[in-house]
Amino acid sequence: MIFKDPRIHPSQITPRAIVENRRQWLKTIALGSAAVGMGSWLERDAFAKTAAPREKLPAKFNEQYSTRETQTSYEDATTYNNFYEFGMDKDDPAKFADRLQTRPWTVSIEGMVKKPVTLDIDALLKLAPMEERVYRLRCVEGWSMVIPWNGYALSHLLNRVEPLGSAKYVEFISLADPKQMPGLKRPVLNWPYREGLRMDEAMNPLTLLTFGMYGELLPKQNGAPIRLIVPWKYGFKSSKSLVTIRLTEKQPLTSWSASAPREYGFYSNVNPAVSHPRWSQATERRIDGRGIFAPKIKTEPFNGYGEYVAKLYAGMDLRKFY
Ligand SMILES: Nc1nc2c(c(=O)[nH]1)N[C@H]1C(S)=C(S)[C@@H](COP(=O)(O)O)O[C@H]1N2
Ligand SMILES: [Mo]
Repeated sequence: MIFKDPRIHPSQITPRAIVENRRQWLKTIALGSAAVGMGSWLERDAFAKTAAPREKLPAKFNEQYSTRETQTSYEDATTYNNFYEFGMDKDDPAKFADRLQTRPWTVSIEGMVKKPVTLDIDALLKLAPMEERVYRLRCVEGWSMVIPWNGYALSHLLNRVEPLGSAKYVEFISLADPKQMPGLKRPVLNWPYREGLRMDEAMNPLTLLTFGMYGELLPKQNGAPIRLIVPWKYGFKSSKSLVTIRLTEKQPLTSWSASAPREYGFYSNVNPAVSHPRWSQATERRIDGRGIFAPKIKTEPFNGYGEYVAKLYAGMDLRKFY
């Protein structure tokens, strides 16, 4: 998953002029050199100014599940993304995801359920009361953000289709349309992007079916029109732009564990005690605009959500089930 060191972020530099050069700066880091053409920088700048209008998504604040830590700025959360269907650079999703057609959009909920159904995005938006939850999201690459998400517990949707007793896992499949997603040309992953949760993880109240952030519909680069947020797991479990949710009897094969099984397991709970084979997971850099000299912070087990989820793994060896 790591192709370069993404751990330093442009917002961590203070002088205004440098912050405004963020995209060029990111690109410079990405290339590991200062050789960035002025032309491409101007192009990106022009793109930023023609971004689509933003739609409000009212939601009721959920105090219990929200952290009061400093939030990541909207600018950072929408320009520094992982969404490989649109490319592998952190600024590719913001540059290319405008091609994604998010309406009409349907999601099929199928597999081991009594009442399989295909629901339109407008029906999904109305299925349960919209909440706002300020969650930490910890990327396996070693950075984290604090983002106010808008959505409702996935359990509302799963209960509606009436899972069969034989349903033990939930598979999440993202859109894979080469006409809209230029990143699919590269076999970085076995497309479509596939993820999965055990049934009890999927039903846990923290698991959020997400439609918006910062009180607005999701920007395309953040996984519009519908994604998952699983705050106690590494960010790659939080799949974007979902089209299929399938209940299964067997543990589904996930894209990341299929491509690098030693590096990415099925569970992928945030765990400072279990290193990635190529780097430690003990600390993280919080992207919250504090500046480049802010110390790295300690990563917490289950990303700080242990009181709600540690019980799901009682008796399991989390070094083995990483
Ligand atoms: N379909 C899809 N979902 C995805 C990814 C992706 O490449 N494709 N990247 C994941 C990773 S690695 C992270 S860290 C988060 C990033 O979410 P954000 O860009 O909204 O912060 O999305 C996850 N969901
Ligand atoms: Mo990530």
